[in-house]
Amino acid sequence: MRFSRYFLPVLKETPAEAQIVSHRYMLRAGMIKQASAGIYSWLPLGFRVLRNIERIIHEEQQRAGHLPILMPTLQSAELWRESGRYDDYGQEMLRITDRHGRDMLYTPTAEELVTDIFRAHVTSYKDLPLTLYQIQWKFRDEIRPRFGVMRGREFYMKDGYNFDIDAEHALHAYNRHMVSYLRSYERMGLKAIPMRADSGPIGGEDTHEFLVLAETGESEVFYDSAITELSLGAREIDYSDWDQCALIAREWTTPYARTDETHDQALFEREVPEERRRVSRGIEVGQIFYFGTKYSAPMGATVTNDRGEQVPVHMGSHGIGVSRLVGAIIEASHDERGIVWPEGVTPFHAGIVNLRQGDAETDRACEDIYAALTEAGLEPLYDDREERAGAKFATMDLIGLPWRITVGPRGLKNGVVELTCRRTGESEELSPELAVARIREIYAGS
Ligand code: 5CA
Repeated sequence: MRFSRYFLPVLKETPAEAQIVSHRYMLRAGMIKQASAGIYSWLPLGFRVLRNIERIIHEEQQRAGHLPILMPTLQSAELWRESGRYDDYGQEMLRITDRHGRDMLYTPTAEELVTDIFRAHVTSYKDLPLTLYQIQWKFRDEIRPRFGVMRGREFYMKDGYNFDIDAEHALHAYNRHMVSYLRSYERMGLKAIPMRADSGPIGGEDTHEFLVLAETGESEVFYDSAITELSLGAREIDYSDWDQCALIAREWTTPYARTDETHDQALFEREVPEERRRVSRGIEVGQIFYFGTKYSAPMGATVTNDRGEQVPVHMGSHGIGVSRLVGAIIEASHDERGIVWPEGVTPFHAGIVNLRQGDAETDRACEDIYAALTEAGLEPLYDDREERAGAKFATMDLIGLPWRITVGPRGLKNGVVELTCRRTGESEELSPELAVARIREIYAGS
């Protein structure tokens, strides 16, 4: 992408309404624009990041054997009356009446709708296990939408639903989701810690929230520092292997880690040596639930088991805050100059800064680098504007591309360009070909 053709409405001033750094940088970098309270339009740069997060989630969900579907945002109230949640959900649910006077609602989550799909089509245990998921907009009429996309009213969520024959199978689905979530967050460059949580309006006994540590997080968290050392890394995962999934889930849920909702101070002190006790804040970027037959029993989602009996299926639901993640990643990865995107989600793989726009040799060198990166399947952002070098650097730093290639007449005389790492600020002079090769290497396999 050429900067001169792009739509990147960068703001010089820090918007007064933004209280936290991710919201400030998202507005300043022209990623989003507020449409109304807690509701945002995604501009090209922000939309790219949102799409990258979505892609990682799709890949990891499908790797775990989960099937993507798409359900509507507007639902009839009927199903919610069947489960008993229409009256329970309260004012967070946006209720709408259509022209025929029928009660509708904008989906805050979709347990009822997916259960209705299931009961219409699945009748036998032989069709299980089944996990359906979607990535779709949700609406919760939060009383205090704030922090930009972090606590929106309209927000983008991955919601998945498993259907299993019994509690044991559903436990494997729970573990499988935990592992696939850990992998997804790692690919986004995040450390997200599963913490024992409270189930709220979704219901159920077993539930974990995934929290990214950040000072601006809305939850207070208490954990054993040992958990922050864990990583899946390049481990091969076989999602059909119950033991492997259970072992990984155990590895991540054994060290003490709880939010303020479930924290037990006495247990914390008993289990965790003092030097490893940490109290800080976290952003909830996902939650998994097992709730057994809470929806399937009242809604009649039953199958015949291997003894020919009709039994309600065991279910769980599993959510990831896709739009919230854009803010959470920024909270976890920025400095005083701007965002520092992890390579897994960056909107462009590298920036190219032309220090002397209009100088034939410099322009040609930039074009060559641009073409070489593009040919390698990468997406560079080429700052081809007639702007001062300082302004170009400031914009690149603000929008946070992990790598920058700086091209100027002085370097080219010696056959070199400069390759700069956004995170460390370290620069290296090397030939244009080597700079391209280096960037290709960094993104190889992603
Ligand atoms: N039905 C379940 C799982 S599919 C469910 O709705 N879970 S949830 O309530 O925990 O939401 C899933 C994730 O959506 C949360 O972990 C959070 O990351 C994100 N989320 C929830 N509310 C908001 C909001 N108001 N703004 C942005 N993201 C939100």
